[in-house]
Amino acid sequence: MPRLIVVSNRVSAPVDPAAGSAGGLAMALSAALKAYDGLWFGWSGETVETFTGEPKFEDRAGVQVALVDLEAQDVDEYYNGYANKTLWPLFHHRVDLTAYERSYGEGYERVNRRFAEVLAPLIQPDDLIWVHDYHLIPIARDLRRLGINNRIGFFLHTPWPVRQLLVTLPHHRRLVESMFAYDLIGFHTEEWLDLFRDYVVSEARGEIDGLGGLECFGRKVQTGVFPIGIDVDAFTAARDSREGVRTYDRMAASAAFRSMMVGVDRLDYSKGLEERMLGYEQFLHDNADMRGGVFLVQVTPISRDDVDTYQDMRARLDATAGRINGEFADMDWQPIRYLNRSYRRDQLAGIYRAARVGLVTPLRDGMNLVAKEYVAAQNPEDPGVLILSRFAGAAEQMGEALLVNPFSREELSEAIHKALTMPLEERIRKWQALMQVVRDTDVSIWRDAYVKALNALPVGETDDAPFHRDGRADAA
Ligand code: GDG
Repeated sequence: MPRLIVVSNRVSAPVDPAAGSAGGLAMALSAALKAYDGLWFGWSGETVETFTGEPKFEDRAGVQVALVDLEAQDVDEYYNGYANKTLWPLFHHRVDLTAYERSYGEGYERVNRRFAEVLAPLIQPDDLIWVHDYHLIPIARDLRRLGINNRIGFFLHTPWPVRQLLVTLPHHRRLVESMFAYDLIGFHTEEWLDLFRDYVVSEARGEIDGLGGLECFGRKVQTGVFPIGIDVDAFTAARDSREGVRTYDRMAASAAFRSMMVGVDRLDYSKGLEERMLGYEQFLHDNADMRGGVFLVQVTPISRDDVDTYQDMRARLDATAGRINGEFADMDWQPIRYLNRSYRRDQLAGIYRAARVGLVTPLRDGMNLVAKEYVAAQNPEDPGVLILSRFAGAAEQMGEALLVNPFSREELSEAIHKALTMPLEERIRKWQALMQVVRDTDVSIWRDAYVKALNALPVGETDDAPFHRDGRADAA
């Protein structure tokens, strides 16, 4: 069995897995790294005056990790800049929020090169290398330039943008060309893969082989769809734990004679939080008789607070929640409990279970794991209803949810009404179908399918290969 090297911007292998605070992805990758005797490589989250290129090795509960410190300028340009202010908004179709600063692009290239230079000497000939997410797209090209011939795979956790928006990025072609240094590129959905193919064929004049292969820039790459999910057993165990049950009891008591709805999202403009609150406001306007009988618990931990756009959005959301509460609240009822803090996973599971409706309404989302967590937390005999944005990757599999267009307040209002009045048999039927999807896309199935697909590809340069391993293009 080859060794597995996972490469991601941040290394989330938990120091104490028994604490149960790590997410399913962190646990699934950690388990694979233990099984494959692997290594998790990424940024330490620390800054230093001068980049040393010396990785720090740690053992995190049996998982070997290698961490690199970055300079403050690297963090500004690569992480806060190109990753969070350029690629993240662009990939979520927010060109209005996208920063097209040249220095960010330069910092991104520099940090990817730096990571590659530190990682290359740690790679052994048979290692499988699995790179995660938009922060590190060009790293495979940089590794190839350093002579690394191993199989390298990439998985994108976000959506891929439409070609017409991607071309607003200076050097979009260079970015996509660098992806052809991978052996396997994975997406959550057919839709994201189709959009990637569309760029390759229509903009870069590449070709599709019909078997998931793409040929362009003198290189061939295999592509595939690997829908991520949650660790179902760990999540249901958290739900049934002491703290999970205690939280459920607490929430159920506070929801006596009322129906609770829940939203759980990092504070991010892609999650459609403001639109969700406005849709709920519309519902309160449209259904005066149901006011007082429903409330929304919105759990929204602060994220990326170093970026201005996030601070602006936070202020707008505070104002919107305050306005709706001010307009509709009564002496014994408040329509929104807006919680800018995080909860433990077992507590979240208890909160989900107590909610009659799960509101998952991002404007654009790679997959969205909250949709799957909400379903997994439900009581099979009296399950709640999932309202899901058609623009979340999860909608491609979870068609039994109430699918909505989150940009339309009226549609959201109608869906909330439908969810709150749905008969038990229909709720059970929908939940059973959705729970099957949640099981079928368990995070371990996702991980094993990806690693198996990567491992099955031929390795190294062959004489007749119509491409160069160093990422040079023939005809670009
Ligand atoms: C990216 C893609 C894709 C949230 N609040 C708390 C908390 N959370 C957890 C949730 C869930 C996770 O964070 C969020 O996952 P999502 O999938 O919704 O979204 P992103 O963070 O944007 O992740 C996304 C994902 O990558 C995986 O590929 O699905 O599309 O954008 O697990 O439960 N966890 C705890 N306390 C909180 O308050 N413990």
